[in-house]
Amino acid sequence: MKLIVAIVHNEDAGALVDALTDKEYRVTRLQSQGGFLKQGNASVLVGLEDAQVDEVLATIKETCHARTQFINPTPPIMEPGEFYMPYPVEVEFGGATVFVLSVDRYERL
Ligand code: 2BA
Repeated sequence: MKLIVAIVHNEDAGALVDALTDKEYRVTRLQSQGGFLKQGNASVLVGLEDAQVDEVLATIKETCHARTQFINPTPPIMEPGEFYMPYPVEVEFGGATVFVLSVDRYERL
């Protein structure tokens, strides 16, 4: 048994959850936040059999797309008289960051 944790863009999470539930997977969507961009994203948990991992990875690939976003970097500490011109930096997010974990035990009580 495995647990897939997929960190995806909020805009892709709905389509991913729908595609997985259509295929009768059991899915949990958690609201999460990236440490770097400090923006909301979604963590999708799927408990599944080993033989199903490839199908779920393929579904994640189909529904989650890479995006570029612009962030404003934190300005450096300035000395008097120094000048800093802030400009946005382009950062790529995803399609998805996926962890596949082995599960020792799974119970539905
Ligand atoms: P964030 O931490 O907000 O990162 C968003 C994007 O910013 C990353 O996209 C990456 O392109 C860039 N980035 C992150 N940390 C960076 C750094 N130290 N220097 C330069 N660029 C950096 P993704 O790699 O696609 O990650 C998307 C989200 O997936 C992340 O959001 C985070 O929530 C999660 N994630 C990615 N790798 C992870 C890991 N190893 N462990 C836990 N969560 C992870």
